[in-house]
Amino acid sequence: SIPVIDMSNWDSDPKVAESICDAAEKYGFFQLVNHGVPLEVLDGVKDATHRFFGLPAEVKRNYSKELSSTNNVRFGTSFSPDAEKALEWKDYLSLFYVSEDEASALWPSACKDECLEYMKRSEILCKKLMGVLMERLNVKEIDEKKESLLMGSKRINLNYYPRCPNPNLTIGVGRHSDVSALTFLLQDEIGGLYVRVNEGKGEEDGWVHVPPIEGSLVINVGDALQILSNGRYKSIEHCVIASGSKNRISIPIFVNPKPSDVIGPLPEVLASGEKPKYKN
Ligand code: AKG
Repeated sequence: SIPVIDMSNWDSDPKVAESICDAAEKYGFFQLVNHGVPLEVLDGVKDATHRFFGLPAEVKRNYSKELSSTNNVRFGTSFSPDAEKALEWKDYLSLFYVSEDEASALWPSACKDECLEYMKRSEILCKKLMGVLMERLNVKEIDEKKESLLMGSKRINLNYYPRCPNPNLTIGVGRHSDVSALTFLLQDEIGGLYVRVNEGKGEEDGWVHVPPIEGSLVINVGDALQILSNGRYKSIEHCVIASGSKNRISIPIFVNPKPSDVIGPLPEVLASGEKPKYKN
């Protein structure tokens, strides 16, 4: 399975940060416990997710691409007439974070406060993780430019996978890697997320389940950080299998470069003479 890392001793034991960087290099995926985001905040955003998807279909539909007044709030289901991925068994609400004022004005009231609180309270953790991941790459300081490349824009998704009558014929989410720099995923107790391990390394190449752990966060490296790190940190494929017995929710926060940023391997990584694996 993927590593589970306990952050309780973050302040006193440098091995905690080391194991985070090791996991990002080897697996691109890890689970964190005692990460400092309060459990009430995690429970709050999970409740809010159930509240939003429990709204009548006509209310949710007002947030769809067709009816919404903004591009920064998007609701969709597998049954949308123009669903991009009609084979996927998933409803979602995608909330782009532009500013707190905009979020307050546009995000659905059923989940707005809890989503904003969760984004705010996970900020310290995000900075801690980026800080140590950069340190290993010889990046000593995250200045304004790097902050933009690593975490210049954010999006929170609420995913709802209804109980599926025929899970064997159904994909929850097809295999993909994330385009983000880092993804923070909160999942409920149902399970169904699978991660590809040892890609291209022969026998041991396979899919492993990410078992739900109460209060944990699943962290994964996305394509942007793979590129910025010149391939040191791995953006790994994952997928979700639909459940035949239960409704499942998951809540990823995608931490991304600013849309206007052009990314390539960081100069600090190439300083040793390493060849760029990506265009710079
Ligand atoms: C995504 O939203 O990109 C996911 O991969 C969702 C993962 C999950 O639901 O556990």
